[in-house]
Amino acid sequence: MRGACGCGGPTHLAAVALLVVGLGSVFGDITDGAMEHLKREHSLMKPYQGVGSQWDFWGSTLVTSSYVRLTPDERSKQGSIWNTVPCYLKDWEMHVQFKVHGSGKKNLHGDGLAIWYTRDRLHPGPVFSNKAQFHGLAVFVDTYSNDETSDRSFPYISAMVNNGSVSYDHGKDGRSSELGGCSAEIRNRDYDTYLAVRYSKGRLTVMVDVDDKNEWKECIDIGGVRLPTGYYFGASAATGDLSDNHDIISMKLYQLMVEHSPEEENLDWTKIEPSVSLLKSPKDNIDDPTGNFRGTPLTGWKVFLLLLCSLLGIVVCAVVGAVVFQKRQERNKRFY
Ligand SMILES: *[C@@H]1O[C@H](CO)[C@@H](O)[C@H](O)[C@H]1NC(C)=O
Ligand SMILES: [Ca+2]
Repeated sequence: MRGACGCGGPTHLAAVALLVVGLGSVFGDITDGAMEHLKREHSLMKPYQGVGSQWDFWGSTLVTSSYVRLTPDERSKQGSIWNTVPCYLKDWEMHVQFKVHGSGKKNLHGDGLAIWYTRDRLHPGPVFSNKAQFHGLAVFVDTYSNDETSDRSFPYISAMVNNGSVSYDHGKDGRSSELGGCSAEIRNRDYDTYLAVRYSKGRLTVMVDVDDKNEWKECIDIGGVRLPTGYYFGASAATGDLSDNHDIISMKLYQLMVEHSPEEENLDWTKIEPSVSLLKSPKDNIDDPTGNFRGTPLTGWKVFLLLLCSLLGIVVCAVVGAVVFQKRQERNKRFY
């Protein structure tokens, strides 16, 4: 007979050990805010002067002093922007500030935009105005549900990694090839929308901030992702029969300072084929805040608080376990 919490001797110890190991792996992923570096050659910021050599603007894209409009709120427009400098960082985090707005009523607007980290740049095609069989990573902000049988709420954010062998299926909103995703009410909001895409040590994380609370909500978090260095960042958008303004306010790329083993360092990272070893994120479609602030990863005191809470949790569990165990012993004594 065991108590409800199952805190028996060896089991309990094992649980504590697991917790400690778990904490260790969490710590390994946390970067120090002070060690983050904005990389200007891969960033696009107001008032966009002098970025002409670092960014190409294609199609319907219009650059003003306060936003880069990929498409206007008009039918059949395609626009994109592409960083001209390949990115050789192994660990990075891209923050995109954007705004999707238009006169269309609910479900009468489209199609959305995409953020890219790909081998090829400036290859127009049917996927939010980029080619369908791309090499690399795409994060889609799909505002229109093409699949009438879909049970999802749109706009829908999803991610896809491709080695050029798979075509994004626009008619099904890319559902068969997605790694994970979430719904987010990003359209016609009073505030700009923020999206963070982090790639570090094979882990892809996508977070979104819709309510201007300076707080990230996790959208996608998946491991086993392999992406090479030397690819290009870009953003693109398209309208069809339905339309929206798709405005990029800024794209800021941060280098994450992460240690790699000497073996890893010696690999030629430009030769990596984009791939994913897990097919589905375990945390698909979740909506809980990570408590991570926009612009800064977990800082020292947050790590400390996290550690403190975990330790408190362990202590409480140990005490409760001990009390339950003792109570049971006493009861057993009374019975014999
Ligand atoms: C590309 O991906 C497909 C499936 O996702 C896989 O079967 C194929 O072997 C991959 N090709 C290369 C060159 O890695
Ligand atoms: Ca769609």
